[in-house]
Amino acid sequence: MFFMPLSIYDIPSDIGKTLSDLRKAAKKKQADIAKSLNVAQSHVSRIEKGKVTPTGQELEEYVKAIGTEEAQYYLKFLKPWEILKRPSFRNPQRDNLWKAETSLKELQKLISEDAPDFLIRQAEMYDRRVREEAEYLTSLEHSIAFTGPVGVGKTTAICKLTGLLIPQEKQIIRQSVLAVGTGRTTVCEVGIRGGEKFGIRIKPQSLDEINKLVEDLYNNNNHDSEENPPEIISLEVQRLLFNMAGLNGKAFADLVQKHENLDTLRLNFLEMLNLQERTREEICFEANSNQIEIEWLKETFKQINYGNHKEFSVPQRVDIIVPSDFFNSSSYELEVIDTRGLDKDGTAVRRDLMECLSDPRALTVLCSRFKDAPSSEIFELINNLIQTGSEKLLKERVIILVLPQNDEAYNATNNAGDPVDSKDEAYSLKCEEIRISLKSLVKEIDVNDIPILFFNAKPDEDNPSDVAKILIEKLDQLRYTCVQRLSSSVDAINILIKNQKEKNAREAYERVSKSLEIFLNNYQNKLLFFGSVHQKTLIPEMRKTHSGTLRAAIRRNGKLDKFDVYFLLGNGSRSVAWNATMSIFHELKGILKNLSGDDLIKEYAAGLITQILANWDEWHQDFLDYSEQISEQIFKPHLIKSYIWDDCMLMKGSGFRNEVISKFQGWFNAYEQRHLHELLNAQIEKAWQEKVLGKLGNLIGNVTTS
Ligand SMILES: Nc1nc2c(ncn2[C@@H]2O[C@H](COP(=O)(O)OP(=O)(O)O)[C@@H](O)[C@H]2O)c(=O)[nH]1
Ligand SMILES: [Mg+2]
Repeated sequence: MFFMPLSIYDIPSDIGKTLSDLRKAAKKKQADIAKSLNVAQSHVSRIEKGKVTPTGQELEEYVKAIGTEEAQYYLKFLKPWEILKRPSFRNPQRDNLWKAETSLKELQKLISEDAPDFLIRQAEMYDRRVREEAEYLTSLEHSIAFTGPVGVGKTTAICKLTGLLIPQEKQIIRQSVLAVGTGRTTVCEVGIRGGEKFGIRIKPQSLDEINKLVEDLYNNNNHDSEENPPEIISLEVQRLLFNMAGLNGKAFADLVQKHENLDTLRLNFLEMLNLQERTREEICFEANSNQIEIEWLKETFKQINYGNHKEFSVPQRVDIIVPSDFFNSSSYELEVIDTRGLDKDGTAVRRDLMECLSDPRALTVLCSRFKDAPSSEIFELINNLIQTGSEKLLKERVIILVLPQNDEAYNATNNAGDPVDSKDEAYSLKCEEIRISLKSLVKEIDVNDIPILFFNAKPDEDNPSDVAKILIEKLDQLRYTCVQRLSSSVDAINILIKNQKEKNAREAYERVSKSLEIFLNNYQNKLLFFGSVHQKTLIPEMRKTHSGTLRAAIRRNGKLDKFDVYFLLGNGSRSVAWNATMSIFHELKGILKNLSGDDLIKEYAAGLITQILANWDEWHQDFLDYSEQISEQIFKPHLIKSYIWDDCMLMKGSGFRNEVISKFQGWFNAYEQRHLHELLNAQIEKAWQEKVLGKLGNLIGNVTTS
């Protein structure tokens, strides 16, 4: 009997495209390949189009016919990967990943060979780290989120940067495809990504949320100005709902007059919205329409954003797909996010923004107007990151973008009060000014590591591709820091394998573990000191935020996007956890730094030290994340059903804010809530012992956790 051998190649779905790219790079024609393979040219074409999968033998001949080293390398690359997921061939880190795969295989051998305990423990730590770093690098997805006060020119800058422009228009405001204007123009967050065809996709708001919005609308319009100030609701949502219902402000006011209570109004208004017809979530450009693509996109987006498209409901998120150079020219799968602007009426400590900032795959571009850069909202955001132990991300993933308009920069004066000579001088003076104000805030990082860019959207001012280039470079850098971590893990593995039989390796390991043991003995089972979580962020933000916003938040039992009581509570808890552990966190870093000066350790355990450092950072961040989430989980069920919301709503007039604050203080300090504070402290304490100290203990074979 004769069996066909199984293919030794693991063939990916994009093989045709890669082969075609490799062939073109080698300046060969499909006909050349067909001749070498002794097949019809149409067969080659079908392979490249992905309609036929080549056999292993065909693949080898194909590569031989292309005849380049790169093609040979591709063949090697297609051998099955055993441990890691094979990256795409166009992944810039494919070589690093291949090295990681190779050393993981070696490490597996060591682990299975019944090696001594101290080797296995290190091996397992390295194994986990390499897998995590490799996973990060294998994906090419990244996002770039633009954040900043309403009306600073974020959307305009994004349109310029991504090429979302109407070509024949001259005025900035008409050029932009996304709605721009005197601020407050997009109903919700908008994501823009590359694709083959122009299209728009939305995620609609739930019916429950739409009900709440109608209620907001009612409360915004039905107030007696003396006693109850209007609740601040977003103008763009108001506009969208009015348009959807086919009303204007006056007609709505009349409608409010007509109904004696909120419920009848709500039902009547919901009927007018005609939601049963508005169920569409996706729309693509149709080639037969008589519009050009980009104008279609502008018009359709406008209709959806203004509630004038009959088939679409209220969006909570809009995604736009465009075939643009910006998205197609880099090797990443990019998404640009236009976040909802920071409102003077609300808090900067917003869940959506903090999620972007803490996403390891995302860059955040903090935007300000030229004259007040960095604006107070941005400053608050940065300050909050520092207070909650997230300072390091400022260095890795944040960019400051200053948006001068018209002649603003030219009209600036220098330090002697004289007019500047050039725009560049104005930019560099402003840059210095921003750096100085940041220096007063940051402690652990060098402010020069935060890039500061300038961009005036007026034609012939600043070139958007310069900004785009720096953003992509920042992503390259972000990935590069991961490559460095990966390489250092791979090095550590190689050193471990090379020295596994050396006596000195054990000696070096023992020196490290001795120091860690002393450190752990100091802190294991020692209680931390925590402050009150509500005092940290929630109460201070209540003092600062607009009282109309506070009122809207209270009426929604604390769940308002721009003032989310539970998120602020979590943020405070994170801050408390950071304050309680910050010095211990730094202490271990100091110890590790000292150890790395020891000659024996330098030679036999340098990799171990960097690995522990990297883990220490990661465990600590996980612990802070946990502290943030757990306080929401503990307090929310009790707070949400408490009497406090109704009590607060009874308060009228100018003392509203102070009354609310004292009610909240009272609730958190009440005897009935004591067990919640205790539970929270116990949970954070336990997480610190287990998720941080315990893991360090496991590494040195000390498994005594509380
Ligand atoms: N003259 C001028 N106007 C600008 C510039 N950038 C934005 N604008 C205007 O500023 C207003 C707010 O811009 P927009 O992009 O909507 O701000 P966003 O709320 O931050 O997204 C719009 O009227 C824009 O036309 C600029 O560079 N020069
Ligand atoms: Mg905008």
